[in-house]
Amino acid sequence: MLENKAKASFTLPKLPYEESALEPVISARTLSFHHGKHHAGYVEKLNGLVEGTPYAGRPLDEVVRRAAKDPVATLIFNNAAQAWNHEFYWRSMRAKGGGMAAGTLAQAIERDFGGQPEFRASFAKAAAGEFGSGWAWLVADGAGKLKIATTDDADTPIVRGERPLLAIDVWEHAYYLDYQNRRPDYISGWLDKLVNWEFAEENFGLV
Ligand code: MN3
Repeated sequence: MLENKAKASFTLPKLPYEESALEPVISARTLSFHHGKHHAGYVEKLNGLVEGTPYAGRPLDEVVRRAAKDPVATLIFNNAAQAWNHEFYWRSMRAKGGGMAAGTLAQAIERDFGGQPEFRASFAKAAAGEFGSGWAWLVADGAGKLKIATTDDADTPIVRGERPLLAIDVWEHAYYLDYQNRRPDYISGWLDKLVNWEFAEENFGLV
C-alpha cells in the first residue's frame, strides 16, 4: 500500500567546519559548490531513486553494500556510494590538519610503508595517478594491514571488506576552481595542511 511505503530519508549532513575553514588549500567557493551542489545532488537523487524500493529507510552504508551486489541498482549504488564517500571525505580533513600520524597508526604506517614520508609519497602518487574521476584511500584490510587504494567514479572500499581510514576526492569538482589541472598541488596541500590524522586514528581503532 502506498501509505505504508518507507519514506526516503537520506539527508545532507552539515560540514564539520565552516566553508572557509580549509582555506587557502580549499576555498570557501569550492567547498560551497562541492557540499551544497555536488554532495547535495547525490543525496537528492538517491532519495528519488529509492522511493518505493526496499532501499528506502535503510542506513546509508547498508544501501551502498547491498546495491553493490544488485545488478539493477547501479544508479542507487552510484548516488549512495558518492553520498557515503563525501561524508567520509569531509571528516578526513580539518583546519590546521596535516603533520604526522601518532600512536598505533604511526607504528602501522612504519610497518607497512617503511615510514611516514614513504607513505606520503605513495599516497600522493596514487591520488595524482588515478585516471579520470575517483578517490584515493588509506585503508586497513581484513588482517589490519594498511594499504593505499584508489577507486573509480563512485566506487568505495567498504564494498570489498576494507576499512577506510582516510579519503581524498580527486574528481575535478574537488579542486578545479582552485587549481585547474594542477591536481598534484591540491594533493600536496591536502596532505601537508588538511589531512585529519585524529580521524584516521579513530577509524584504525575500530577493529
Ligand atoms: Mn566530490
